[in-house]
Amino acid sequence: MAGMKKMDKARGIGGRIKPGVEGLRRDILDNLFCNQAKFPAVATKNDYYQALAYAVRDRLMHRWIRSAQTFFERESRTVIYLSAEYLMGPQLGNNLINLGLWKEAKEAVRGLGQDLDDLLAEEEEPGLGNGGLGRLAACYMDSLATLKIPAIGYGIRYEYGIFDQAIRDGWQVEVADKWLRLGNPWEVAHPQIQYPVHFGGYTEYFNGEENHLRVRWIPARTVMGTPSDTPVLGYGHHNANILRLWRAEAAESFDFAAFNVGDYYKAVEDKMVSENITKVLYPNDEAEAGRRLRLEQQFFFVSCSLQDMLRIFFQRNGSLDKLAEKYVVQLNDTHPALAVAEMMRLLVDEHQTPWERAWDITCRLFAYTNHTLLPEALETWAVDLFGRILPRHLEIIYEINQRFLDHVRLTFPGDEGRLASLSIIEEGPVKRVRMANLACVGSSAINGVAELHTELLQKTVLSDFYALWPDKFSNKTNGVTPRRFLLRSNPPLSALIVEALGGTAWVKDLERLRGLERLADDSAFQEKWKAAQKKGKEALARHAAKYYDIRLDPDTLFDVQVKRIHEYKRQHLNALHVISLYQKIKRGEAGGPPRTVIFGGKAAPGYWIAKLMIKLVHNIAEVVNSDSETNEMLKVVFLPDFNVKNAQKIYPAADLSQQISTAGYEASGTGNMKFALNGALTIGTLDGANIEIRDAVGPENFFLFGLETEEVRTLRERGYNPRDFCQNTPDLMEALTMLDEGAFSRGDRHLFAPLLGRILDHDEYMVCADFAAYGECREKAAATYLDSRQWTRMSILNTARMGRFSSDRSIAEYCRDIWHVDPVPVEL
Ligand code: 26W
Repeated sequence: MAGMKKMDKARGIGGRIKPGVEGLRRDILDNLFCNQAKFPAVATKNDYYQALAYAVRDRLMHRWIRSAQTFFERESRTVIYLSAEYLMGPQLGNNLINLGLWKEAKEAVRGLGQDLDDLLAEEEEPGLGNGGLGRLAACYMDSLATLKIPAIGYGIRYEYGIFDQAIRDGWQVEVADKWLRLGNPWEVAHPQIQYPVHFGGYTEYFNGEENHLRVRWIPARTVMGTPSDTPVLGYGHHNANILRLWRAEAAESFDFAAFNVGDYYKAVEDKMVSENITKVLYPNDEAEAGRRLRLEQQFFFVSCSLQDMLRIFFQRNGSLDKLAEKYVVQLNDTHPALAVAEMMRLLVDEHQTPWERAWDITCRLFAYTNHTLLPEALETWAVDLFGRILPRHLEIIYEINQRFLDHVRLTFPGDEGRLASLSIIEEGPVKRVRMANLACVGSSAINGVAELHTELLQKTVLSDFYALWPDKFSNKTNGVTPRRFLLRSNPPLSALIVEALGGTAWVKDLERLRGLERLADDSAFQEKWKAAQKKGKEALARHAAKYYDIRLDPDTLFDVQVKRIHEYKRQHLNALHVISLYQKIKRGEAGGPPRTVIFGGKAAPGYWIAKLMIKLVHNIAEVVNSDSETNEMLKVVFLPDFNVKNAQKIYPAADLSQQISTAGYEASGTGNMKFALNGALTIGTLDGANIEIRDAVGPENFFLFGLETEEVRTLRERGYNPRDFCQNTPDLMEALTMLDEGAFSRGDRHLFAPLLGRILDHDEYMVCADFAAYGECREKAAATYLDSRQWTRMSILNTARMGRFSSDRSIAEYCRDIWHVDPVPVEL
């Protein structure tokens, strides 16, 4: 401790960072000069952003280093989070909040003629994820640091993240996400750390010492992995964790031999091929592509991460038996499930550990979280492709499977069916490796992400594993960080809450929001609450006008559905009901307030129907918004490029949150939590975490509709014919007929035919069955909105009762039930 202070002082840390507002202003000018080589008169907003970012980075550095040193010295048990995706969002604002420097920064840049919000807008967000899974990983990293849990998040440093979404003539157009073009002040590269990652080739057996049979993998090619670290600060104290993302580089980046004979492509071929591995994020959400490069990406970051863990481990420890005491590794879905086989390869082949001992360590080390029940999202790899890229791992998986099935035979003698479904290898014309089965066999804990989801996992997709290992299973309902999704993104409401609760303790103890319950009927407080929410709507309106030239009227009800576009999320149910509503308004039948129906979300580039759903919303908007008979009462808007930055503007602005997935399909949802936390009321089905949100806020403060999971199952079993429901639902029939007649496609009856066909012929997600109930419920919500006192009361009670959906609660449960890890406070 004393040594440390001396060292700090020795390194003149104090001197480099000048204290206070004036000091920060000076440091920004220094960075502008030293880093950007700019003087104020010619400096751009981005120059000021970079200069401020580096000044803030300097101010977090000693927390970061001190934390690493403390965990190193204390040999702290460390949580390893393995995720192929991290949707971290913009870093500057969040770091200012967690460092408690917001006011100082605002003041410092104002003195330089700059506005902090303008500089914050300059940051390119690291879009290293698709949606729910990636954002959850980011929220969990924030909570791990805030709860002072030593943790490392390992992932992939994609050169190109999730595409930027542009809209041309109502169609989604994917634009490459050049997020690194202007540099990234929030990462520190460590090129000295390099790990070889092998691919292809073959294996050979040889007799090792004591005549033990050993295996050598002779790879066809090797790629090097090097890390870049991003600090993850805890809120309101000195703990900071690491997000370590791997990039691929060629073992030999330039082949002079080829160059000398004029084969310039060959000279750089290895470099190109190698770097390709971490070039781009696969933009598929819930549907696997089964592409070779995807498998290589997964193995690449898994192998680098495990090699890095072992290097750090051996710095202080000798015996591998302690490995599972030092670390616990959480598999964020099956994308990193190769880690089970790679850990066995490293232990058995590289560290000559006997198989049984290696397997014991491996199983104690890993835990697996499942995020989806969709069959098309459960990853399986063709054995031949797998064997070609990872010959040694295929052997290891066969060995694991062999031993596992022997155990199953003992437990369930003669039960071939169960054997076949539990097997890691799926038999059939094309044998496949089931990554979920590998994750379950190699993990000591398995969890779902909401109570209903975990129940369905145990009853369906993983039922045989549940029968075999019931104790491995537990539920860990998702959560969201209140730092980013309330304190940072909703200053007006946060300020009101701080005033009402007499402080900021709620930011780290969200259950304290319950203190707002007593104010739900307080008219003075209600007025302040409404005023704060109005500010959120006005801020979104300004943002939409400035960046997308879209007009939003804050005096209308903001009815919002933002999430990835997918049929099970039923954006088309929402759109069809908007058509019906439009007709009713035209006929003067619809009551309710003037409203703006807001959509947002990206479609996977290969998901044609999802893209057609985006087009449908735009075409409906074109007709409805230009209809003078109705556009006072109804506007339809698609906000482009739904990402974390835009989300932070949307959640505080919503009055009504659309969570309308077919029951049994949305594993949890996390947007639903962010909306309710910001006082939006939810219209939704009994699906995922909606159920737990409704229980928490009270059924009377939630607009519920629709078939439940069991009803969906029995209706499908009985033979579901969507046309039956159309016949008996005139509003739906009218909407479908208009669509069919080209009312929203300038008379072109073909454009939406594919969507109509899917709804009328198959309707897998029961849009027709739920339409009537949805319509009634939506109108009930609209009518309730007219009773401002009642609505505001419900809004306050929603926020007040959302405490348990903090990601701090989720992480505390993981620590207690799965990771068995304790906080390690860091002193500076
Ligand atoms: C192989 C392609 C692929 C890519 C991503 C398959 C599956 C995924 C993710 C599991 C999809 C995802 O993000 N699932 C969402 O995870 C959230 C966090 O747990 C949940 O809240 C959402 O309900 C779930 O859809």
